Amino acid sequence: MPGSPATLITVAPTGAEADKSAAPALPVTLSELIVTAKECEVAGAAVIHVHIRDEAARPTLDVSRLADTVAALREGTGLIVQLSTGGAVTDSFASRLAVLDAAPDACSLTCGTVNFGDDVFANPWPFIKDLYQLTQERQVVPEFELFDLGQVATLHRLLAEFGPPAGGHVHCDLVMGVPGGMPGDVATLAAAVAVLPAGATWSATGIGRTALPVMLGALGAGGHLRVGMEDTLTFARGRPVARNAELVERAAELARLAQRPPCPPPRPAPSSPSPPAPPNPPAPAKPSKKSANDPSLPAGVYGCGNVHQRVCRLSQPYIGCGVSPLSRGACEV
Ligand code: KMH
Ligand code: ZN
Repeated sequence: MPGSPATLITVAPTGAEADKSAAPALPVTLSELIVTAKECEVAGAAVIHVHIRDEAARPTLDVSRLADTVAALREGTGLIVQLSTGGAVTDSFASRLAVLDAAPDACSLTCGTVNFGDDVFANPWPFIKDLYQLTQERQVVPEFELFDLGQVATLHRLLAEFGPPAGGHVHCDLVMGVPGGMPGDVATLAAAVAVLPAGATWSATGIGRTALPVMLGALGAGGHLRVGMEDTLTFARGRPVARNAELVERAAELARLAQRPPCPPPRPAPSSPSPPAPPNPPAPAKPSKKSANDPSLPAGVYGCGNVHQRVCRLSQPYIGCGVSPLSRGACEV
C-alpha cells in the first residue's frame, strides 16, 4: 500500500430512500442534520454527503433549502460539504443539475444508469457529460460514484473527452451491494480498483450487510471509507443504527487499527467560545521545524496523499498540518 495514507471518512447520514418511521435516528430536518454532522466530525468524518428533506421529510432538491444547508454546515462544522446530485430516483435531470446552484464544495456524480432495487437510477451519458461540464464551470469538485464496473469505463470516457475535474484530482466512491449494482465483496472491490484511472483515490461503501466486508477490504486495499444511514440502517444483526456517529466511530476505530487514522477536516471546526486568557500566558510555542517527511509525525497529519491535495484545494490550509494549498507537495507521502 503506497505510503499508508490516512483515511478520509465520508458520512452519508440521510439518503433519499429511508424514512423516519423505519429509522427513527435518520436526520431529516436541518437542525437534526447539523447535530449529526457535528457528532460525526468529532467521531472522525471529514466529508459529508448530503441529501435533504422537505418539511414533510420527503426527499427534495429545492435549491434555496440546499443553499441554506450548505451555509449551515459550513458555519457549524469544518466538514467538506458534498451535495448529492443523485437525489431520489424520481428527481428530474434538470433539478439534479440545479443542485450546483447551491454552490457546495463538492458533489456526487454517478457514472451510469443502474437498477436500484425495483427502481432505476437513471444516469445516461448526455446527463453525465452535462453535469460534469457544469462541475468544471462552477469549480465544484466531483466525486465519481461507481455502482458497477461498466461505470468505470464511462468515467474513463468522461476524462478522455472533457479533461480533468475541478481541483485536478480524480476521486471515486465505489457504492457496492445495491440490488442491481456490483456486489459488495472483496473480489469485486479488487476488480473495480484495478481499473480505476491511474492516480485516482477512492473510497468505498457497502450497502446493508455488505458494509463491513467492503469497509475492511477498502482499508486493506488503501482506499477511503464512506459510512452512514444512507447506506446502512443496521449496526449489527438485529440491532438498528442508533446514531450516524456510531458508524463513523466504528470506521475510525478500524482505520486506526489499520494504522491509517482518520484525516481531520480541512477547515477548523468552529470553536466554542474561547476560555478567558490565563494571568501569565505561556510563551508562544516555537514554530515546528518538522517537515512532511519527518517519520516521527503520525501518518494522519501528513500522510493524506492525493486526497489531502484535493481537500487543500477546497478551502483553507489544512487544519491537520497547516500545509497551505500552495505547498501541496509537502503533504505527499
Ligand atoms: N438516492 C439514489 C437514487 C448520489 O447521492 O449521488 C442516488 C444516490 C447517489 O444516492
Ligand atoms: Zn447519495
